[in-house]
Amino acid sequence: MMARSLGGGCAPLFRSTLSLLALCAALFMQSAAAEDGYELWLRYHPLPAEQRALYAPATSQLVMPTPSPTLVAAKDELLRGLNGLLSQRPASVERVSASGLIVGTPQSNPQIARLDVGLKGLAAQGYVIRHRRVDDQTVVVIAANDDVGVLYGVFHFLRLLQTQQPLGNLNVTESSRIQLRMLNHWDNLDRTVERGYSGFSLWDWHKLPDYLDPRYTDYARANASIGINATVLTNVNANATSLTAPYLEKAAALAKVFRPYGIRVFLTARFSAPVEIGGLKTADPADPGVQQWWKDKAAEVYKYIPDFGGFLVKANSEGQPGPQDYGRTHADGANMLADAVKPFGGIVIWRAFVYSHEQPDDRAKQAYDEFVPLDGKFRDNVLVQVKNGAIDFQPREPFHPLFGAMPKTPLAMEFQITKEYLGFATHLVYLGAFYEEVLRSDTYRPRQGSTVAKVLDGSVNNYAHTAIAGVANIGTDRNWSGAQFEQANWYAFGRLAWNPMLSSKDIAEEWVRMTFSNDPQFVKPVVAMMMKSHEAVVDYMTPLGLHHVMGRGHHYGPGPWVEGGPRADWTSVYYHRADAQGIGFNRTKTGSNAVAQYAPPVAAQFGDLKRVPEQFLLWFHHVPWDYRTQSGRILWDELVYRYTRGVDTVREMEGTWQGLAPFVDAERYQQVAAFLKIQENEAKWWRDASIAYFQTFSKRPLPAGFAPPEHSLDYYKSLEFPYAPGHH
Ligand code: BDP
Repeated sequence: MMARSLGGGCAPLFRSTLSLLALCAALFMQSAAAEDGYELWLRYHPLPAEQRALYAPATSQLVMPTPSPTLVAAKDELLRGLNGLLSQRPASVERVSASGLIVGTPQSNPQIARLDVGLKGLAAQGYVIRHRRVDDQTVVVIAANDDVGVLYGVFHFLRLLQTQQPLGNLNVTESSRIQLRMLNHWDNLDRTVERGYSGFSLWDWHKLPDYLDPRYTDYARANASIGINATVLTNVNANATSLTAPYLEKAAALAKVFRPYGIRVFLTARFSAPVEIGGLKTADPADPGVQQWWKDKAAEVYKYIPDFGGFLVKANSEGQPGPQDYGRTHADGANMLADAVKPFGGIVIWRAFVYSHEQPDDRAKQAYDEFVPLDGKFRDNVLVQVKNGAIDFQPREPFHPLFGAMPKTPLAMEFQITKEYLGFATHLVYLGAFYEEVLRSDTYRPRQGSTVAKVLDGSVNNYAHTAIAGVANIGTDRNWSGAQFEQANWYAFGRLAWNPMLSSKDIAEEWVRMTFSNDPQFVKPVVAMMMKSHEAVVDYMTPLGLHHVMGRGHHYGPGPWVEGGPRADWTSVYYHRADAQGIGFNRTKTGSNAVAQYAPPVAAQFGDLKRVPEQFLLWFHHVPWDYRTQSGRILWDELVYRYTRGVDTVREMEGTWQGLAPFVDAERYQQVAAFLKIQENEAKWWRDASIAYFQTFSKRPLPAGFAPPEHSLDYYKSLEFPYAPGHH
């Protein structure tokens, strides 16, 4: 991604001394060899010679006029990629006289206007890559109806080279059914990042708008390369200051950098902003003065950012202000904002992650209970954004029962890429596998086959708007995401947002090839390691459907003993309900009946102790300690078995990685190895602490052959982490 400039910088200093020059050269070589992960998957290092020879003819000439900033960006990327991968710069020509590339839209490139490459009916930002005969030459055409599509096509073409795919007879047609593929940054104006484990916020608000960090461009390139086309710059726990003129000017500067890359900027709106920065006495959405304030504010925002996407709102949740403070509904609040941005083509994304001060009998039920009655009451430019599960980004959750239950309201998905509940950045957990599991879940609404993915892409209910959002894991760390393998989660999120039907395993393979190596001896074991990593974390943290048993507040490490405090549903004991008889949350008819929020066939399955998938056993059922699980082991033994299996899997992962040193540069190799060690230690900590705690209820011995916890329960309970990252 970046030119290494150390060598050049040395020369003037030591011009005269030969030995120092030699030292300089040595430093340069070292820096060229060391990799810190900054380049992400856009690591255009030279391909092996035989591969270069295969690709060289196809890229010898280039017909690509660049009448727009997006096309300039696309051409820059193409040249950068070819230069790096093939050490070749194609000759820019008006007509090909040898084989080469023809790139653009029918408007930008007259040759494409003359070719029939199948652009009719292609959705916005879609593209094709095809072989054609032009001027007696075989060329590769990368074409789209719009400039962003061309940029995406270029990234796709480069990916083919990066992953060493055969180029014979290319016939790619790609478009996304998900209109908004967006990152949600939980970034505060002081640059701390809520639930961020990769340094500080990339947005250097203090120096904006005058100084534009080059990283903003690299951020945009990385996102465009996977089809992400929207970014919410600010935290959902919003600060009204971000809507004041100086901050709008700063946001506009970022929007300007992102625009050529097809990325639209959104901001979070604090519901009480009219009071806090507008001097009004109320933020009641029924108040005409408040409505006018938001209309004026929207007009102001669009003056700064003409293609502003709209507002993302967290309201009446975890103490955030909202319409319910004034006796109004979520729809009243959302519609007021929707009316304000409507004249400018903006949208409002209203989050369904709500839970009020009055505690329901089961927090899992609240979003459904509050939102289903509002179906059909939202303006046509409102989307409701729903977390993947009903509790909160747990290592594993069943899909949220709202998916499929609001046929008249476009629902957006909210995944969490940052690993708040999954061991932070140092645990290697490939989330692609989990996203895929959720997207493929069948809601049975209105009928079998209505998967979450099909609800989201609008095909089930014909939604006018479609969106998938991910809470970003990006910060100022050189490697962007806090760990090399965290980049895979950003990557997989983007690829699945583009096409929710993709296989997470294929995505992992693509990413490994681009990020590390195409060598099958490396790719195969690493992909296998990634694919089992999610199951591993579930095993050592929350096996069999346990959830929300992390340390209080920061969510770091085990805390199944957490109890007391302001709200029952902020404790662990509320969720696991362990007692002398058994463990688990009874969400069936005899309990909270949350299960009834699912379509009848799903409810029947989840609600039946015999049929519930074992991965959700304790999510839906309170189960006796001696209940016989599918393995034949009783529940207690099965829990111990799974906790232990989780730790063992991490050890296997370490073993796999140890054998791979020859394929990776030392710097990245060592960081991954060190983090796996941390993960192993913490997995063991999770296992031991959980077993020590739950044993006080089960009062059963560990099954034969399983090691007892290393320390006493009191020891685990005594651990405190007041400065754990991400918690503010
Ligand atoms: C929880 C986080 C909290 C977020 C909240 C949300 O702990 O920091 O503000 O979700 O999504 O997972 O609003």
